[in-house]
Amino acid sequence: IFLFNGKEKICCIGSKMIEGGELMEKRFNDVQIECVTGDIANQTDISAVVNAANAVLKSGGGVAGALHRAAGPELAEAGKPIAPIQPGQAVITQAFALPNDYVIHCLGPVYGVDKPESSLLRQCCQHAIRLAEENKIRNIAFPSISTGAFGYPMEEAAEIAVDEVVKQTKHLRFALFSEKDEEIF
Ligand code: AR6
Repeated sequence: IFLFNGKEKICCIGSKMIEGGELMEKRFNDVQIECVTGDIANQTDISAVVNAANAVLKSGGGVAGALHRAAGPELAEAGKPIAPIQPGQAVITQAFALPNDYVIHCLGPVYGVDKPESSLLRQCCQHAIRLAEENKIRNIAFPSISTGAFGYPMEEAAEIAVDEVVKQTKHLRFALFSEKDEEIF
């Protein structure tokens, strides 16, 4: 399906099942965005996965819990010398037992607390993509940063994250936990 809204040409390429979940691909001019309803800890064809981290880079709930459980205790060990991090910041480690090469840890803003939250969320995306480029990472999967324990409304966060990554990169995946979240993205 091609939709023309004046400037943009949006192409929905369709959906298919991959190991990491149900994949939907969309193309915005020359940028390809994939959305998967699935677990960020099971993106087997991706070089770097982004962690919705805590400041001390330890395991926790949600995305951080899933990634640390799958990676093993070495992931928290690797985070010790580089923690704590600030909202908007991103740091990179190896991925250990995860099926990826790297984990890029982003500390998203706590909604209503870390201000201005929209620019801190944008910075997370920018810094993560910059680290991926610096490390010559071929592809990257993001979760929906800040929209769980940190309380960012999904619609607002999706608008910011998609807007920012479309500016920064040509090809990217979002791994989202539910079909509803995928629909919003
Ligand atoms: N794969 C993909 N998405 C997931 C997964 C998963 N395995 N698990 C949850 N989500 P959150 P935050 C979705 O809380 O808001 C942690 O405890 C979830 O539905 O992981 O940035 C850390 O230790 C939500 O939409 O991240 C921090 O203290 C989104 O991912 C704190 O939470 C983000 O939820 C970070 O909070």
